[in-house]
Amino acid sequence: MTYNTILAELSQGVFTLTLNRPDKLNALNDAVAAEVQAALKSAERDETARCIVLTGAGKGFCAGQDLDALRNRPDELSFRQHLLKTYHPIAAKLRSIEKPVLCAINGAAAGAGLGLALACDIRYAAAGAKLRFAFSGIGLAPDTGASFFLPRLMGLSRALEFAYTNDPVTAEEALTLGLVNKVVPAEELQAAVRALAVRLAQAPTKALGLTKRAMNAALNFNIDQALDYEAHLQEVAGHTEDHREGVAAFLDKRPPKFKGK
Ligand code: T3D
Repeated sequence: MTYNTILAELSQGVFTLTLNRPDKLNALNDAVAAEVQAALKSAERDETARCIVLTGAGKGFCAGQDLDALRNRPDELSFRQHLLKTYHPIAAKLRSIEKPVLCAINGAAAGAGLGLALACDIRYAAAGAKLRFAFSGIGLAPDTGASFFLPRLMGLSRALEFAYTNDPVTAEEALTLGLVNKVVPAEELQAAVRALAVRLAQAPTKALGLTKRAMNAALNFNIDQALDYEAHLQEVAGHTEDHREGVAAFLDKRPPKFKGK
């Protein structure tokens, strides 16, 4: 499929989706949203895509909603309907795809762009990248999952401070705050994320997917519910080819060859 606002590439089991409006810091509009949704759907369906990487072209990751497009929107357009059609299905899909989803934050991430980054499983950021809440800067409330992810990752009070002040945080501060997993020199970012992605693309994909499903659900469970759900999911994982291969490889003292099923 050809896209106009993103790039999509599959190699070595890694599906890389690059937001591609570099002259706009990859700001989001309806076309980007539609293409990202389509690309994620195809990555989800494609059994050979066993890890997904989200990143941006040029010097920014994603500046959130394109404010030129926002200003030109008709007054009667419903914010709610717009979000439900555009960015919210993307954040939901990033969480529900049962494959590892990595984010390479190559530059500024703000507003809905920050929300998309936070919806990914693991984030590496380029040194020098900055993260900004942005919604309050233009008199908006959080969307694209920002209100869900920020307090869970950095704690309620820090999340509110980040939101109220709208002060950007550097990649290094974001690491301390738990917003990103690693900071790497900008020129090494894509290689570092790629190395992790290729490694995870050779992992037991079904088991990783069930792990993601379990942890997503456990965010809203008590301990009894979590234990019960773990037992249920282990029933599924325990009947996969990769489980049998993992045990056999361990006992044969050889590296496992996981097929992702
Ligand atoms: O229903 C709905 O759609 C509501 C949904 C809302 C979701 C949202 O995402 S709301 C939040 C929207 N985003 C923002 O408000 C972010 C505004 N931008 C910034 O805070 C900063 O630009 C950044 C932190 C992203 C980057 O800072 P910096 O210093 O690296 O770059 P800069 O100099 O501020 O910006 C560079 C250019 O990009 C500049 O244009 P110029 O002067 O070179 O012609 C700037 O205007 C432009 N730009 C940055 N963000 C946006 C943008 N243009 C359009 N839309 C943007 N979001």
